[in-house]
Amino acid sequence: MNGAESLIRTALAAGVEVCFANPGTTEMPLVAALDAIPGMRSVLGLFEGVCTGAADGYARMADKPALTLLHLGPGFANGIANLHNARRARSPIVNVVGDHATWHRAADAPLTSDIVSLANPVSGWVREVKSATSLAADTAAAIAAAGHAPGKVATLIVPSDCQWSPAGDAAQPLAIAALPQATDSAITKSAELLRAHGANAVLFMGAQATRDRGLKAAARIAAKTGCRLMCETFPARIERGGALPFVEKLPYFPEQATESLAKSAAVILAGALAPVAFFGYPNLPSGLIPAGRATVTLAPPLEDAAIALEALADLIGAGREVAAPAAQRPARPIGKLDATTIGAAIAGLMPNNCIVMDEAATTGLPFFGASLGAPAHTYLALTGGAIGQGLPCATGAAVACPDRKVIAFQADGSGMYTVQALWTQAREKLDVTTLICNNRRYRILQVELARAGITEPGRTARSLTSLAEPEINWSAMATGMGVPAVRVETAETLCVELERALKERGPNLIEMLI
Ligand SMILES: Cc1ncc(C[n+]2csc(CCOP(=O)(O)OP(=O)(O)O)c2C)c(N)n1
Repeated sequence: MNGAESLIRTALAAGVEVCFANPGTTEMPLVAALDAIPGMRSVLGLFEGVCTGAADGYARMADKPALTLLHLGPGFANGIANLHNARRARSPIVNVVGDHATWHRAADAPLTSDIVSLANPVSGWVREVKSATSLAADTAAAIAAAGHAPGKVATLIVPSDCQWSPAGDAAQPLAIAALPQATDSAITKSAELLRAHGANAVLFMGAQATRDRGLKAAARIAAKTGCRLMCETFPARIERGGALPFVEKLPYFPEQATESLAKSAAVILAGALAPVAFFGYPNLPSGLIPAGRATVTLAPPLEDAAIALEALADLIGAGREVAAPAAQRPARPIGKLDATTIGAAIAGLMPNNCIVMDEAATTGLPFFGASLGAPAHTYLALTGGAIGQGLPCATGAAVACPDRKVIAFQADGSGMYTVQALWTQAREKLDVTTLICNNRRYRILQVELARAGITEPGRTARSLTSLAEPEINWSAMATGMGVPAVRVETAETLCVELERALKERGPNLIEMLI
C-alpha cells in the first residue's frame, strides 16, 4: 500500500465517505487511490470554493466530515472564503491539500507557495505530512481534530512523494470525546433569571440548541415561563416547522436587533455567544444586547446546549408535553414578484422534511417569518458573511441527504461567485431546486449606501452595485451546465413552476425576475 492508499483507507475506517475534489498533478496518487479503493464517493467541483462550500453543507447535515481534495496553495486559496464560512458554522471538514514532493520544494517551481500560512486563519488544525509511513496516523489525527467539538476545519498538507511512497497499514479511528456538559451553576443561574423575569426573558439560541432536542426543551421552557425564543441571525442549522416551537430570528441591522432585544429584560445564551453587530457603524456599539439587560450563559457553543436546556426545563418544573403550534401557511401569492410574494410562495409550497439553504440576501428577509408554521424542515444560513456559499452548501446538503428535497434560495450576485455548483448538481443528479432572485443588483450595498447617507449615488457607485449591464441570463447559464431552468415574472407563475419543480427529482432552477 502506498501513502495515498493508506490515507483513503484510514478515512474510510473512520466513516468518512465523501470527497469533494478538484485535483491536480500533485494529487495523482490520491486520485488513483480513490479509483482503486471502493467506498469513497468522489465528487468533482469545478472551482475549489464549490468543494469547500459543499463540504460545509455536507458536514452541517451529516454531522461528520467529508474530505476536500485541493491542489497546492492556489487551489486551497480558491476555497478559503467558504472555509471561513465553515469555520463560523463550526463544521467538521478535512482538507487534503497536495503539495510538491518534499525534495522538489527547494526548486521553487511555479506552484510552490506557503500553504501553512494560507491554511492557518481558516483551520483549527494544520499539519504538514513528513513521510508516507506517518500519513495514515496523520489522517486519523486530522479526522479526530475535525470532529472534536466544536467542529473544526482540519488541513492536512500531503507532499506528492508521501502519497506515492510505500506506507504501512491504515490507521484505526481515534476516539472523539462527546460535547462537554454545561455546569450546574450555569443551569441554576439561568433558572434564577427565568424565575425573576419570566416572559420578560429571551432564550437566545445557537449550535445544539437549534436542533430538534434543544428546541423541544426550549418549547417546554417557553410554555412554562412565557419567555421568548430567538436564534442567531445566521444559524448554521436550525430545525423548524412541524411540531417545533416558533423561534424568532435576531434582525440583521444593529438598530433593529438592539430594539428587538430591548423588549426583554434578561437574556439567556444557549449554544450562542452574545450577539454582535455584523459591521461597525458610526455611533453604534458592537454588542447588540442593550445596557442593563441581565445576561447569563447557560451553555457556550462548545458545550451541549440541548442537554443544558433539558436540565433547565426540569429544574424550573416545566411540563413534559407541549402542544405543537398551529400549522399555518401563507395564502398562495398573486401579483408581482417581490420579497414578500416570493417568501409566501416558498413557505406555502415547501414539502415536509425539506432543507432550505438561504443565501437570498435582501429578497430572503420575509421568508423566515412566513415559514414559521410550515411543515418540518431544516434551515441553513450563510454563517460567515463570505458570499458564494449558498449553491455549494445546498450541493453538499443534497449529497448528505439524498432522500430530502433541497431548496437553494439564492441571491443572484452571491450566486455568481460559485455558480459552477450547478454543474456538480447536474453531474451528481442531486435533488436541488434552486430559486434565483434575479434583481440585477447588489441591493444590500445600495441599502448600505443609503444608510451611510449617500442618497444620490454617483455613476461609479451605481455601476459598482448594479448587475444590469449586461444582464445575467441565469436560465441560460443553468441549462448550459445541465440543469433544466425556467424564468418567471409573476407570483402566479412562480407557484405553478415551483409546484412542478418540487415534484421532479434531480436538479432544476427557477429564475425569478424581480
Ligand atoms: C466574499 C465576499 N465578497 C464581497 C462581499 C460584499 N458583499 C456583501 S453583499 C454583496 C452583494 C449581494 O448582492 P446579492 O447577492 O445580489 O443580494 P442582494 O443584496 O441583491 O439581495 C457583496 C458584494 C462579501 N460579503 N463577501
